[in-house]
Amino acid sequence: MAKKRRKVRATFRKHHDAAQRDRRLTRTFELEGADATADVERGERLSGKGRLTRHRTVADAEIVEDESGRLVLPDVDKRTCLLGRVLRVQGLVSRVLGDNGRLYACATRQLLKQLATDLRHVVAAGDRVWIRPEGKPPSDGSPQEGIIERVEPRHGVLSRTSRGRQQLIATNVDQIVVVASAAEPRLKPNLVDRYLVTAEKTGLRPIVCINKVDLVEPSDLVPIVGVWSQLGYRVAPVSATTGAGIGRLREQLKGTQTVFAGQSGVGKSSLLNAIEPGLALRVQHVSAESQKGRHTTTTAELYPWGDPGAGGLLVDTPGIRSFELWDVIPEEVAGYFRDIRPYVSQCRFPDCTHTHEGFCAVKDAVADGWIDVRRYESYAQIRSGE
Ligand SMILES: Nc1nc2c(ncn2[C@@H]2O[C@H](COP(=O)(O)OP(=O)(O)O)[C@@H](O)[C@H]2O)c(=O)[nH]1
Ligand SMILES: [Mg+2]
Ligand SMILES: [Zn+2]
Repeated sequence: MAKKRRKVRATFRKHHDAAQRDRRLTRTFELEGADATADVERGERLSGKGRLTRHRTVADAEIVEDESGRLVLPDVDKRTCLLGRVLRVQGLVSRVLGDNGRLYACATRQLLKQLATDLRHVVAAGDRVWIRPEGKPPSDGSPQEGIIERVEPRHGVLSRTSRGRQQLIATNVDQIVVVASAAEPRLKPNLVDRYLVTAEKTGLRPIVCINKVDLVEPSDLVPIVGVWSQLGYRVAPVSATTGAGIGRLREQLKGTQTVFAGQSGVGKSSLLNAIEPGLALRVQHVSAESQKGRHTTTTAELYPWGDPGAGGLLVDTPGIRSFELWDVIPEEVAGYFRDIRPYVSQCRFPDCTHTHEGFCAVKDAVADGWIDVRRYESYAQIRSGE
C-alpha cells in the first residue's frame, strides 16, 4: 500500500468561522506524512478505535503524558514566547496584554482546544497565557498578532453553568468589591450577605464598600458594619462625593484583579471615577462596543488602570447580571456563612436547614447571642430562595 500524505487536522472538529479569519490566524498544526497503518497500530495500543485513534496520533507528536497519565502540552519555548494576560475574548481572537506592555491579537493554538473539550471557551478573560508573537508589530499601532500556546493554571474563577457546561466568565480574579450605599438607596445588608456567599464560594476576597457615607452619621453604621468586620471581612466606608476613604480603597485595589458588584444607583460608576478620573467612562464605552459585534459571547473584560505596576486590573462583566453568577444551592448556603458554619455539625439532624427543626445548634446559638440575629435572618431568607 502506498504511503499517503495525510493531514491529521481533517479529522478534528471543524472550524466554525474559518472563512472569516485572517490567514495567519488560521494557522493550524498540521502533521503531514503520517502512515495510515502505523496510525491504526498506535491507536489500538493507546486508546482503541474510531475518532480517538487519530486524536492520539497527534498526541504522540505534540502532547505528552504526565505521571498521572493526563495529557499535557510540552513546555513552551521561552525564547520565542512571552507571558501576558487576556484582557478579553471576542470570537476567536483574544486580546492579550503582554508583560512587555504591548497588546497582541491572538488566536488559540488548535491543540489547546482539543485538550479542553469540557469547556465552552479554552481561553477566558483574565487568563495568564504564554503567547508566541507572529510577524512584526503593525506600523499603524494596532496590536501585533500572536498565538496563545499555553494557559497557566487558574485561580479565582468566575463562571456559570450554561447548558451543562461550565462557562468561564473571568479567571484569576482576586477580589470582589461589594458596593452598597449607606443611603439613597438605603443599605440592604441582606444583599451584601448574598454577595459575600458568592465570594466565599468562588474564593474571591470580598471588600464590603459602603458608599455615600456623607449622607449618614457614622455611628448609624457601626452596629451593622461591626458584624462584618468581626467576621474578618474588610469593610471600606467611602464617599465618592467627598473623597473620604477613597485613598485607602485605591490602595487595596493595587496589583489585583478586582470585580465591582452592587445594585444600580449605589455609586459604582462614581467610585471608579473617584479612583481614577475617566475610568467609568472607559469601562462603559468599551462594554457598549463589545456588545455590538456579531460575537456577543464576550464574557468579561479587564481594564488596566493606574501606572503599570502600581495600578491594577478592573474586571467588568458586561451583559452578565450579578444574579446570573448565583450558582449556590440551598444546602450549601450555611457553609458559606462564616458565623453559622461552626455550629452546623452540632445539629441533631444531619440535613437540618436551621429554620424549623428542633435541637438545632444554629438556632440555639442565635438565641444565646453567639450569632447576630440580622445575619441569621439573612441566612434564612437566602436559604429559602427569596
Ligand atoms: N451623596 C452622595 N451621592 C453619591 C455618591 N456616589 C454617587 N452618588 C450619586 O448616586 C447616584 C448614582 O451613582 P452612579 O455612580 O451612577 O451609580 P451606579 O449605578 O452604581 O453606577 C448619582 O446621582 C451620584 O451622583 C456619594 O458618595 N455621596
Ligand atoms: Mg453605573
Ligand atoms: Zn440546625
